[in-house]
Amino acid sequence: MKLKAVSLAILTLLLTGMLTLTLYIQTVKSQDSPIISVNPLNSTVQSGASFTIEVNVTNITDLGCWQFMLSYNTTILDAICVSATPCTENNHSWLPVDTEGIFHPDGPPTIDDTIGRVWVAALFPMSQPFTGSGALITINFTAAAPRNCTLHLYNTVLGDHLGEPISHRTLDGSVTVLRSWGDVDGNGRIDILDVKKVKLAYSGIIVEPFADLDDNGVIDILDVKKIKLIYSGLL
Ligand SMILES: [Ca+2]
Ligand SMILES: [Ca+2]
Repeated sequence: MKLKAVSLAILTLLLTGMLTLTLYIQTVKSQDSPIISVNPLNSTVQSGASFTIEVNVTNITDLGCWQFMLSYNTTILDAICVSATPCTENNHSWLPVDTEGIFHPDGPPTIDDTIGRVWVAALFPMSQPFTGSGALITINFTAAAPRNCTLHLYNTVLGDHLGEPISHRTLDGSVTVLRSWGDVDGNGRIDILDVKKVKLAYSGIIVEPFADLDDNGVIDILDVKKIKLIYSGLL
């Protein structure tokens, strides 16, 4: 009876050990698997500002071709153009192309600012597949409105030099757009509409908390003075 109990304990220990080892190997494997990601994962910009993000690959071996689509909210961001990086400047067959076979890094079909999609693909030279980690592309955006925007990677494909798929995972990014001082209506610009809104808020005709430019809890003549100075570029 005692012997049986000891055997059972040893068996339990062995099974636990094997399970732990399997989980450890799976974790290490998952940590080392190739990743296509937005870099930086989180960024913060002022409304109206231009900024650049990268789409990176990490821990890749024998990368011969790649593609991704990236979605964004068009009311928050405007995509302006994409550019090759030192990693991909030798790439060819850039896609997608228009009906005349031309690749446009700053417009459709690469950048569709109506639906909020950036779509890029290219091939590495057959004799020069890429191994390691680096940026595939940079994307230049303008921040239009103060909100949070997810940069979602989808339809991602990584392939080796023989066109076989490379399994990978994706990491999305996000951008926080902060309201610029004086951009009362949050449209990414400081214009006469912002001046008008502060004056209306001062007169009590509209309620506009962002008209409180000096953040002192009241909308008074100092806020009116400030918006006029900001508008004129004097503040
Ligand atoms: Ca504005
Ligand atoms: Ca105030």
